[in-house]
Amino acid sequence: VSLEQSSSSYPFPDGFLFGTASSSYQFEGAILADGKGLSNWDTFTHGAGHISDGSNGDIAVDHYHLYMEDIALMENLGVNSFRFSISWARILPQGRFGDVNMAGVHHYSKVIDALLATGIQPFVALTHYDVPQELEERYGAWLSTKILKDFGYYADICFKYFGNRVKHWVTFNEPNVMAIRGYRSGIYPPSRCSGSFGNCTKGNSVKEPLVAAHNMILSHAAAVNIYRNVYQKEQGGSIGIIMNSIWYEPYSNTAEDKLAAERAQSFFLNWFLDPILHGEYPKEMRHVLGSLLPSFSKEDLKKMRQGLDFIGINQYTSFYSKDCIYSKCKSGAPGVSPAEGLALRTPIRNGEYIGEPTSVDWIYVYPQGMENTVTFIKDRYNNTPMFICENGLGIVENPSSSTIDFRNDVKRVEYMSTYLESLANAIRKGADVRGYFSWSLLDNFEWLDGYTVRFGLHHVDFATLKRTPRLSADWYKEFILNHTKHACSI
Ligand code: PNW
Repeated sequence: VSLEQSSSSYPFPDGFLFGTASSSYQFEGAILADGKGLSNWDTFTHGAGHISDGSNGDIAVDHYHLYMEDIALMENLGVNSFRFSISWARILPQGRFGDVNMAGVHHYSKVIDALLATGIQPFVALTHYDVPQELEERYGAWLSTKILKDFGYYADICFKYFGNRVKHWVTFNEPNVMAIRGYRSGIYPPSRCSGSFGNCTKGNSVKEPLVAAHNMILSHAAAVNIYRNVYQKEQGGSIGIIMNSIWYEPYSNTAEDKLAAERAQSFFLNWFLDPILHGEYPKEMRHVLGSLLPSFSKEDLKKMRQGLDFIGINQYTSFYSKDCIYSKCKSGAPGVSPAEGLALRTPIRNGEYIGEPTSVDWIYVYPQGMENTVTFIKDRYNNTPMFICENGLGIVENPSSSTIDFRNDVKRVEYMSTYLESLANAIRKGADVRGYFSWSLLDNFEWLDGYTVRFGLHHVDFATLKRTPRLSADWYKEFILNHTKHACSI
């Protein structure tokens, strides 16, 4: 008798990675430990007024020192992978203008060894929003083509020291969010924007996000080329990029609103994936932006042909998209951002939300958005292997209410189970999805929201840094057990 269950109860293929995700700035703390240089986020959070609770990531959840404890939590969860990012400024405090900080190299080496000793695969991003401040000051980081050389140099060092043990590499986490928030609305460093787009002293909200994104795409290609030419054959790993994804439903059944939803997707997701996988920007962007869009040289295109091995997807939320080109509606000027300027993005239609609103203003619970996003990417990019690199629910807990049981995160369990079911449907219909990472292992520094929005499967008491599993941790553990085939002989 085979104890193997029917494929419908195990939609997740063999070797599927179940993990949790993190990032260097949000988790590590240890701002100046062991020779680390300052990053753009260190500088930004220490500037006045950016973070809602006035906090910063100087200590964060001190994962830099407590990583063994955190790996023990992962072991208990039963995950087989951990997604984290390397802090560029720990490895190269001054970019390529200074020495390699071997203490930083040694730190990540220890983390990787400890993970592997516990049977947990490291899934590693080279950047998760943070760059050495030195590069920002020397030449404006992503606004300059000089960053290509720096990024390649940094990637090379990481492949060289860690690539014998890291089999999944990510060049960028959410470059689309970096470009929009850093250079259009200016709400993230380097705080650049112009006109009515935001409150900045420098920048150009129409042109700069396009230039920054262009340099990120070329930097991705530079790192992929180094990996392919020097390391991949020997090390046998894979390399990809992680995009933030928002699913857009058309506001109505009209052809105009359907086009608006497609445009919104092109201006957010396909913006990066089309050049990397198809060698050109999406046609909607070319039509609307014309000569504002930077172009790729022959030489660039040759490098870009190396593409990627997998697409990482961060999927949390969905919106409606309403046309603003053919119909009258209020929108901003042309440029990039999910929908602004071309389409109106709204969570409400005829008085009803697309999905249940949550305590986080941008998350609406719309599980169908997961299947739709994965299927969209499968169809557009020839079923390139995909990983869900983030999915999870933030919860704002009222600190003054002592009656709240912080462990009782039923909403998060509901959110995760419905999104995972939707993901399972996409896989059953043929999508090549190879992993799922819950955001996040722990409560952590949630960017502009500081420590007020909590995404952890484990609660963190920020005064003592004590970690406590929530209901969702127990639930995820059970889920992984029930959806993984275990060798079993009778
Ligand atoms: C991600 N959206 O950002 C980041 O990768 C994480 O560092 C972050 O902590 C997590 O999500 C939770 O916020 C997002 O517009 C940026 O839908 C933008 C969106 C979603 C997530």
